[in-house]
Amino acid sequence: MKKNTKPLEAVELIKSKSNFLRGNIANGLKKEITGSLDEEDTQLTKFHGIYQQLDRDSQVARRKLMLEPKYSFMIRARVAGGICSPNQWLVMDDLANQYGNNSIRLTTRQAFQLHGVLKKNLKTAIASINQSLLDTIAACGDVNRNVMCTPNPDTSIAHGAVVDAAHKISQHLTPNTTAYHEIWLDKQKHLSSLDNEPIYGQTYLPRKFKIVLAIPPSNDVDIFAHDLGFIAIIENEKLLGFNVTVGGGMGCTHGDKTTFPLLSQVIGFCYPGQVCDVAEQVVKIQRDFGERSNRKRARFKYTVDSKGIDWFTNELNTRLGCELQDEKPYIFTSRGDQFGWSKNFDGSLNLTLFIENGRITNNDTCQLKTALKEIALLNRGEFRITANQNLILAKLNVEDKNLILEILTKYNVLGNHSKLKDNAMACVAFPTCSLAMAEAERYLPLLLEKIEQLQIKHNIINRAIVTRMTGCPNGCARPFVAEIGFVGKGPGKYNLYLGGSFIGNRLNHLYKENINEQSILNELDIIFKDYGLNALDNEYFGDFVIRKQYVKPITHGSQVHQLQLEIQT
Ligand code: SRM
Ligand code: SF4
Repeated sequence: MKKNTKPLEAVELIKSKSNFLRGNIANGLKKEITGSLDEEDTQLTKFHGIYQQLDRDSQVARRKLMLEPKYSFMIRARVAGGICSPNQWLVMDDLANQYGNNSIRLTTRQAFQLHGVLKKNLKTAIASINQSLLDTIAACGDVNRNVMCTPNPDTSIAHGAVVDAAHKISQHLTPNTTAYHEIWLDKQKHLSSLDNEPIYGQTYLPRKFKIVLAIPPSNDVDIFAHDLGFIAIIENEKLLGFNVTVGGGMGCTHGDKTTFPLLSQVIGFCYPGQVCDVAEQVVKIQRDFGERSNRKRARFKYTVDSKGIDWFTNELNTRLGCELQDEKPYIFTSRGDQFGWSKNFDGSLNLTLFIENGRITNNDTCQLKTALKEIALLNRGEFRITANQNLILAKLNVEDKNLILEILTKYNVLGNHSKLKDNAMACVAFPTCSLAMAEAERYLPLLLEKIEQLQIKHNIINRAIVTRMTGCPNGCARPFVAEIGFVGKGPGKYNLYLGGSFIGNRLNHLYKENINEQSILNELDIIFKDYGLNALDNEYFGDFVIRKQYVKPITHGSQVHQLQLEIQT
């Protein structure tokens, strides 16, 4: 292998001298003089599922008062496939009240986030999460993150086998270090035990890594937006295996043309018994060939893109010691969640609830958090977080239906919402995300109400349009595979991207740059008018804007940020 002579990124050095992710975290937690941790340790805590943050709403005022920023921590708990028990839900609910900001955030990767946890409460909170048999290790950091999987148990009898594969992969790729147990759970390091990371090595991966499993015809997990994916191939209700996808990802930087979103590509088919080996070998290829001198180009998608898909497939086959089979036919028809009641093959019921941007909280009109706690206390079925930030109360007994409905009605949870809202997502952004350039979660609902008015005006209110907003181009709500994507540029300003497909297999691209709300509404008014008058039967909005050449289809992710007129076709 050719030796890399470029200087390593600072984070690489922090990892290499961290003694398998220990750093100085344990001591930093004891320092009462500050609410923060040492800078280097804040890189390492990510591997433990913890992000140091500050309240950006109060940042300027506190600076004027010469106070240190209002530091707190975000804790992310992994939930492979998004499935947790009522008891685990209760633990998260309780921690949010005791140590967090009274809300739980369901993430776009089917995990939990708690915001606002003070340093002094971190250990207790992490210990409680572990006692409930969830954990936070590898929820963030340069390792494999929460493994996603289509959560709907009614998709297929074989659904359980796919979830099982998700759990196995998650377990298989969990870091080996005992640092987590020592720091957060006060476990003594056994003197004879030597740390080693047989899969990751001492410096882990060059960057975060994301795996996802989809069960067609639903592409609810956005399979093409992730590093590694497995598309379940099910015949006669039996799981035959998976088509393997590699090289997708969303994150990029405004103005940096070397960064861009990419869709993953199918490279072949593997049997259920091979998934852990395939995942391990793919991760090891990224460990060995991923960029470690420039974090902006360190994601696996760039490794695949620059080395080429044929090179990658050959390397994988060599490491597997066998060739992947030819890909099998599959078809995706949807991406959103099916709200309301559905029935499973064993007769049990599911109720899919709309959760605005994944935020579980109480407000004056709706006591969602209280309602879900009351339901969890009944200890029935499972709670399943969807990749669209919604929640499924799954595997309920038929006789519990009325009781659940009573609780949801009592707390005013069952409201009407438009198809636009059903298919929308926003990332967290302000006030906690340090990278946010514009609002997302707090603003998208307001903007959507105005967009709905345009839909009513042009008689397209019943058309579902996948709309996503993020506060910056990192793409946490996967905006580059939306039919309408809003990406924050500055306070109140967004780039408008158009032309993704309804099922998530086409990237959108830049239509207007750095525009405010009024311009957004003006632009959509014009296009919606045309769509209302000239759309073909069942033509999706993303397809329409391409057919009518508002945007042209692109051939590579590097064109996503080029304005329409610059694209050479
Ligand atoms: Fe993300 C960083 C929130 C899913 C791409 N993401 C962050 C941080 C931790 C900001 C930071 O580094 O300081 C955000 C914390 C905000 C907060 O206050 O909570 C953050 N990301 C989220 C969540 C909570 C968004 C949400 O609204 O649900 C999602 C948590 C997922 C989870 O449970 O693990 C979340 N992030 C994603 C996704 C979507 C996905 O994984 O399906 C993406 C795009 C897919 C991808 O990775 O390509 C994503 N997040 C990023 C990036 C860009 C990475 C890159 O390739 O350049 C960053 C910035 C970074 O890593 O440097 C980032
Ligand atoms: Fe923060 Fe940007 Fe991710 Fe939104 S997309 S949560 S603003 S990093």
